Amino acid sequence: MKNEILITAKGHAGTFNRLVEEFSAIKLFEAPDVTARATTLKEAAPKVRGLAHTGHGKVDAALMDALPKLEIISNFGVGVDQIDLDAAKKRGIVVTNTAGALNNCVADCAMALVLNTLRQIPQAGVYLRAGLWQSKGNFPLGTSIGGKTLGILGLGRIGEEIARRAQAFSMNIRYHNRHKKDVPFAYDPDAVTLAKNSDVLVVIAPGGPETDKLVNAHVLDALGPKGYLINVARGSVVDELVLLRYLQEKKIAGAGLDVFEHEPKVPPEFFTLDNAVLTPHVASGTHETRTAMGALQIENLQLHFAGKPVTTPVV
Ligand code: NAP
Ligand code: 8YV
Repeated sequence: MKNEILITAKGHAGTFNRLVEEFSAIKLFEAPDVTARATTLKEAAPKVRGLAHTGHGKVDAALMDALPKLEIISNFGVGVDQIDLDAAKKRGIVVTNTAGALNNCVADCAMALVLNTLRQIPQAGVYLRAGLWQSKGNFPLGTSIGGKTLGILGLGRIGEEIARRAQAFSMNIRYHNRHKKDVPFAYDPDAVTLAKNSDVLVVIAPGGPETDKLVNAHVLDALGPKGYLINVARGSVVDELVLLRYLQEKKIAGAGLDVFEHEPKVPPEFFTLDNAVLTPHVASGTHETRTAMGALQIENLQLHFAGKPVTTPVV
């Protein structure tokens, strides 16, 4: 007999197809309104032991309580800031993520944002297509990468891969974490000091209450008018409205942003900025990585149902 799971969102197509094939799956996302959702949860309550979650909606204590047989929440994504981990722990529910599966692609995207933001590649492309090369002459000069200092806020699995790539571009690396690591990079005791010592600040720390608006006016002031901010972590880690104002007023030089506070809504004022490169949360978005993330999500469910230790536990 197949194990019973609840799927919260359709997500990556290949993974969804495998989930539906390998488990007996109830699709919560098909419920069109609150009443239908309550009916679906009632149907799921006596049998669902696993939740296949796709990063973005909240998994709170109320949802856990609606599923009294729930044993495991298997997240598609490494960031688990939308899951109430304390509530899961209290209820003895295992939480897993897809740690490691996406390090390379997210680091590639972070580096791409560094290159595109400092060298203004997207803006230069728009300039050319608008015929301005011919009518106005050469595109304005960009900022060079080599020799600049990259500050990494959150030197974890992905942060270390970003550091490796940035070193290949002859950048100097510094970082700030809560805990100093045994790495050959300079450590700064807080985000403000890191920003002060950096030309480019890359944010790749987890989201959640502890890092909420960690990058605020003080950090942006420390980064200064020649400094660049890259965010591939979570929109919540940066004070978005303050950042918008600093970009408009050129109080920092530019930003490369893959994540936003209220995705998929992005304040439209960002769209008119000439000093920002924007992507719609695509850092892990390749066929290979999304397939690997799905495989790990499913592996964690299968291992748990087989009574074995899961591969990538969070709680
Ligand atoms: P990780 O290995 O756990 O690394 C996170 C790092 O952040 C750790 O070094 C940690 O060090 C540091 N950190 C945690 N809390 C901090 C705080 N309050 N202040 C300063 N540093 C702090 O995680 P990862 O796998 O690299 O992923 C990092 C995050 O990237 C995820 O949580 C997710 O939100 C985001 N992400 C985004 C995308 C995307 O598509 N844009 C894709 C994947 C991941 P300490 O514990 O010593 O502080
Ligand atoms: C998304 C991510 O989860 O892993 C993370 O933390 O932010 C991304 O990989 C992915 O878009 C799935 O929704």
